[in-house]
Amino acid sequence: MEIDSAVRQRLTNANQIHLLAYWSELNDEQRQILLRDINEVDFERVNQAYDAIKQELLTETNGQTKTETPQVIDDIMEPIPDHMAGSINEASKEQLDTYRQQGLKAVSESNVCVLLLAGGQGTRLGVDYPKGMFDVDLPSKKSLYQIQAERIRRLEQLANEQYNTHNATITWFILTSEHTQEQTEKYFRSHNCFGLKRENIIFFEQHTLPALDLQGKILLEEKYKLTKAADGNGGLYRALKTRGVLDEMKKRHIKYVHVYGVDNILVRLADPIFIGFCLEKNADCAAKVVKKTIPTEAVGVICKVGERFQVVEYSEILEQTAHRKKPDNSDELVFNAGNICNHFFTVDFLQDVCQKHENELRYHIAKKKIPAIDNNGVHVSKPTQINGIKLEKFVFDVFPFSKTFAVWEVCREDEFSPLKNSSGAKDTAITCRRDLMLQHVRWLQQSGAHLPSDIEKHIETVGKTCEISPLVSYAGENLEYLKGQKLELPISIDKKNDKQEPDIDLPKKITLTNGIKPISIQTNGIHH
Ligand code: UD2
Repeated sequence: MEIDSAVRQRLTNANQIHLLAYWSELNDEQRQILLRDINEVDFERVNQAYDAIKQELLTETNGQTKTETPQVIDDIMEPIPDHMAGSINEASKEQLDTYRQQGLKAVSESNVCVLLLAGGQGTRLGVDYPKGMFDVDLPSKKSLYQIQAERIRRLEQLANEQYNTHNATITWFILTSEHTQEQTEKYFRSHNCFGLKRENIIFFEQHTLPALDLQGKILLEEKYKLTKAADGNGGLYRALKTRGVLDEMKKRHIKYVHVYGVDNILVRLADPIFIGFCLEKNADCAAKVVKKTIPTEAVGVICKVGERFQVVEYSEILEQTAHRKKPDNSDELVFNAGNICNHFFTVDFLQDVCQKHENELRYHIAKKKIPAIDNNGVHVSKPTQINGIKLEKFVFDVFPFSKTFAVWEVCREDEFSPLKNSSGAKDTAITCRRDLMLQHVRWLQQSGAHLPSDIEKHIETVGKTCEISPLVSYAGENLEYLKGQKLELPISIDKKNDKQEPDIDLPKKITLTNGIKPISIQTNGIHH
């Protein structure tokens, strides 16, 4: 098998001819793999990306710090103007009700979809399967995916009930990658899509980019195989365009998209309050945020830079800027809007971004130790030093194109507890489980149930449990029937005998398991 001269020419022009260095050593099958990999690469995109980050990379590699960049950003960073921001803590009950009604109406008309970013490899968590399949050891053993699916089902029910409709549909778009596509689809299939209709779950795969060495040359994983890495969660925009997803959204009359990360166990999918707030603000693009826990917390902050909005990563701002307090003695930080990877977009905005600006989104550099063939032709599976870079786009890098941007602040304890690490004090399976159960305790307290006074301690230190199925309650509603009831841990409130197809007209049984003795409460649909 000989190499086509056109391929050779293409590689020469792209300055990547080294990819054929081992051609003479390869058998026919390996040569086919190599040619297929080469054909899949958009060399122009790769070289343009490298050219754009070359200066930054070389400056850092030469041991210089990025002191100039933060100074420049710090000088022009401003907080989000008040009229574009809202907060669940400051809004009145009436205002929140109005937002909720508006959001539910849009859901009842099937105008809202959710879009899950599930292409990450979960390297920090250290599992070899998609993060959404992770079970944080709740009594129900539900995975993150199942919890999310059930929140969708419950919200569809709430919208149907509120607006007397029957077919409210929240289509679930799931962005996967080469690493997660197969397992994710298989997992959903084997769990019967957790009771959602198969046709309302749409998987689509993001693209990959080869990893590069520090001089911009594509790294070989094997002598016959290119390295490949997902192109970051901002790869969403390229995938939306190339996989026909925007057309599908239009076909389904979807107008609003809620985009979120896979690992937040408290995520409120298609949160009607957030949707309603965005509609009221006429936002084309918006972000949900939480207050930072400490000035230097490792989250990006959403702010205004010049006339545009963007996320400035914690590594990009000076410590004194991160510590700046508001002049009103409130002790509040000026830059306090912590990004939680939870965004709202109109379909029109996404269409505009994908058509006109996708190529303008910059690549961020992740310097890595990448298993690869070294300069001596030896495969190094565990490099001891950084030998290359992966290029990633970020989902929030479209904010600068927004014409009507908005920011909605929520309570961390109610809406943000991500699963990032396998151990440690922060963002682990243990903290996720604890935060979810403490939230369920608060819901029961708010419903008027009588609970032991030291219940939080029992959950945090003694390992007792309290879990409410998302099929019963989306955000604390629907628990009024427990008013006045005396409950002891463990508590497990689930919907039993549930049919796979959501059917709100049939009577459902809600089983409250209080300790060992189950109490069954016959209910009529979701009304109590
Ligand atoms: C993300 C946010 C960060 C903060 C934090 C909160 C970005 C770029 N950063 O940081 O500002 O809000 O979350 O938890 O959004 N993913 C893909 N494809 C990829 C890479 C990632 O779909 O190629 C998904 C991933 O599966 C996850 C989400 O994007 O659902 C966020 O990715 P991450 O967990 O790597 O991001 P992190 O924690 O560095």
